Amino acid sequence: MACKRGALIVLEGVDRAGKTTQCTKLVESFREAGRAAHLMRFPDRTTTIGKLISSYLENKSDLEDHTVHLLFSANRWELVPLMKKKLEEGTTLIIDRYAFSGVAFTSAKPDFSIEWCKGPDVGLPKPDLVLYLQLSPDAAAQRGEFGTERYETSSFQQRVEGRFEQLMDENSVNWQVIDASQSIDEVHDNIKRLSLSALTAAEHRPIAELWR
Ligand code: Z5A
Repeated sequence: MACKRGALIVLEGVDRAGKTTQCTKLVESFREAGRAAHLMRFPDRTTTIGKLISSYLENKSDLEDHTVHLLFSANRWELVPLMKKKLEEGTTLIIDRYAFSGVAFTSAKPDFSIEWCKGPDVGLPKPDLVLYLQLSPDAAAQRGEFGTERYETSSFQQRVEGRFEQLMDENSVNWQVIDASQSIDEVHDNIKRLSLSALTAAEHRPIAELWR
């Protein structure tokens, strides 16, 4: 590798854990520190596939469960060339949800195994760090009501949380659990420290493949 690559950092967590808030702050603080950083989120609702997903999430259309799982995965794969280009140019990617949400949400539905759900995402660029923002349902409730999108119910979110816990048992991925009940600034300080250290570790390593 001619120049140092950027790091791939993913934020995951349940509804209202603060992922979007923290992704935005992290990109700002990387840039303030003179490091190139770019924010991405999945689903990316701007693409043709993303628009189908968005309509499904907003309950404006229905899609068969396997089909929508594959669309979420396709929405990541369509952005892989851009992701690799940015990483190789030295830009750190901060990503709001990734394949782990894909697996946790679909496998929380009846009759879906974690193994089946992982399949379409095997080989995606592997994150150098996955920050899991942990928040209890009570603390999440203090941040406002659920929204009106599909999946935004307490029973479904509890099943999703259980699936995330199963995924975090695997040590092939660099998971770090963050106490998301702290103040926005405290959470940010923890995340920033772990992210800068992940960048230093990643700079001279090739981009690996997820779950392979
Ligand atoms: N999905 C899927 O099924 N398959 C897939 O492959 C993928 C996703 C990638 C996308 O939702 C849905 O698609 C999602 C998973 C599914 N369904 N659900 N649920 P989205 O990405 O468009 O939206 P979201 O991820 O659900 O957003 P969120 O979880 O509701 O929010 P958040 O990003 O974690 O939190 P936030 O917006 O930063 O903050 C929420 C509020 O809390 C806000 O008022 C903040 O000001 C406040 N906040 C944040 N941090 C704090 C702290 N520390 N203290 C106090 N208040 C705070």
